[in-house]
Amino acid sequence: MNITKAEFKCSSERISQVPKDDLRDIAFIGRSNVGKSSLINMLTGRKGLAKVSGTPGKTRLINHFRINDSWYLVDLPGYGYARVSKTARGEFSKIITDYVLKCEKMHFLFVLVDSRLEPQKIDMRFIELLGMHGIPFGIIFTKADKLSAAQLRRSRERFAAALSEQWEELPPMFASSSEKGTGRAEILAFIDECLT
Ligand SMILES: Nc1nc2c(ncn2[C@@H]2O[C@H](COP(=O)(O)OP(=O)(O)OP(=O)(O)O)[C@@H](O)[C@H]2O)c(=O)[nH]1
Ligand SMILES: [Mg+2]
Repeated sequence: MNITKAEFKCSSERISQVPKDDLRDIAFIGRSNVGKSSLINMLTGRKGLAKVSGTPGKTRLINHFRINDSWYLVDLPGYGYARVSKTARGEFSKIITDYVLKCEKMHFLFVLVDSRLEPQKIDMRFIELLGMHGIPFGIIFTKADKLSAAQLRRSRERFAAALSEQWEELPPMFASSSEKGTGRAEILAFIDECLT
């Protein structure tokens, strides 16, 4: 897949505001600061498209980016950052659960996890929630540039082992570096397949 056109479409604070056309969404979620917005910029080759910040909690709305006039990349707020909103109840805010579990545009969800960390409970609980609702998802190990190839492999194996306690079949898994462009071709090829 070649991305020839990428444009910001809209930010929504609730799912009733997402675009009303029938283009499908490929969305990115994960803990605050894991690199969702950076990955969207890397995939589209447009540095300032999604807002990136070293401070967790940067993305607070559902952001739709229209790609090649035929589908959307969706940047979601991160979870696991308690100070984002005093009214956000429970572990995952309503904006996230509404979008992920109820939005009909949502076609495939990439769950981003930091490749440097041990499997995190909050990611496991989020993935469990996806499983309970039959949401199609894949995993992307981010910031792969911070690890050696051997460390990255161990990290993937550790995560796969944690997942296999819950799942018989493993989801598709990718590694990415937004700094180096790692994973771009594989992830775009997978999205292409998802949309056909
Ligand atoms: N080294 C390295 N740093 C990265 C990578 N991806 C993101 N970062 C850095 O991680 C920080 C967070 O990146 P964002 O893309 O804003 O993360 P996010 O998941 O969108 O964060 P929220 O919107 O706050 O949930 C920034 O300082 C990025 O520069 C990567 O692949 N490699
Ligand atoms: Mg963000």
